[in-house]
Amino acid sequence: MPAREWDKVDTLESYVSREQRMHPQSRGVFSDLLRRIGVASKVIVSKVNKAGLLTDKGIFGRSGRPEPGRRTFHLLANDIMRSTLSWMPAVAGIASRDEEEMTSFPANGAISSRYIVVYDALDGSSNIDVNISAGTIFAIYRCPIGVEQPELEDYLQPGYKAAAAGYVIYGSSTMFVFTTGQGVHGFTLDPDIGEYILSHENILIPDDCTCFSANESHYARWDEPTKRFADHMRFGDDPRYTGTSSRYIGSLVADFHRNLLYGGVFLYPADCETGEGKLRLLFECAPLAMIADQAGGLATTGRERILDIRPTALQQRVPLIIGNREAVELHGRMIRDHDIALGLRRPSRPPS
Ligand code: AHM
Ligand code: MG
Repeated sequence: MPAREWDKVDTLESYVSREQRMHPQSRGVFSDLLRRIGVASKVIVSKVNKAGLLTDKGIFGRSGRPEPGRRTFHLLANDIMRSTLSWMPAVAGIASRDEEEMTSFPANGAISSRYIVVYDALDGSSNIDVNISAGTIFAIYRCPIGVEQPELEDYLQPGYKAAAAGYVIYGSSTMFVFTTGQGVHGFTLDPDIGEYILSHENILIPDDCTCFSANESHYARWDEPTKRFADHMRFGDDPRYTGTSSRYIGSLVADFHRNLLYGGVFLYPADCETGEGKLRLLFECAPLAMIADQAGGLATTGRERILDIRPTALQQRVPLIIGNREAVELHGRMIRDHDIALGLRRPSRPPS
């Protein structure tokens, strides 16, 4: 590898520290949190990279789990996130896609600004056995001032209130992508030195919607406007989408990441029979919605913006359509027209 001009290289550490210095009143706890998530992700990827070496007994010495072996990967990742974050005085509470209950920590007069971290420690873990990318998704919310130990309602904040959100993708390289509301930035892990290096500054979703990502085997279970939208994207003659290809990995972080960089739209609609989506609002949809929003894209359920939804339960699932803003809006119009035709919604008045 050619020697780098190190004075020009931004690591996650230096980037976050510099951002922090722009807020002189800041005590750096928030930056510490981002750095710690970066550390946790390095531990996770070091395990993920050994996936093929695992035996059915599991090489990591876990005990007492119902399914030892490779399928405990998401539990292992969950433990890593938990143990990395739990000891930090800045962390008021954590909630995970893999745990029914949140864990809150008393302030004990420690520090005034504390945060709630929510995460899906290893999204797409079922793909690990076959060498397909997985990822960690997270969001950081402020713990309301004066709250000694957060309760459920403090965790159920709408995504627009998040102080930061991001994901780490464990793919052909490992990449840490995050936003604090000041654009979306991506850092690639240099495994030789163990540092995340700024590789993608100010990511914006390309205008061209080159990828259509959905599990099309579920087509029969989608509602009519979503079917119409899928047909429009795949077979229609709309010049905006004639270059669009179907691309679906089945690993949300990987599908989202590709669409973020190449342009595209991902959808996991509601199942008509249950009326529910599959993906979790707090742990998967809202964090990625914040990234999409900051990158010039959009995320909705088809009827409302993901970032506006106040969760009613930790593990709440919602339909998700995310990515290229124009495509997401087109899907929203198709849903709206369908609702109006059925009398479920009134047409909005034209602006006077
Ligand atoms: P999980 O939270 O149980 O891992 O499920 C989430 C995953 C996402 O990564 C992916 O987008 C989706 O499930 C794939 O679902 P399907 O196999 O139905 O296409
Ligand atoms: Mg998941």
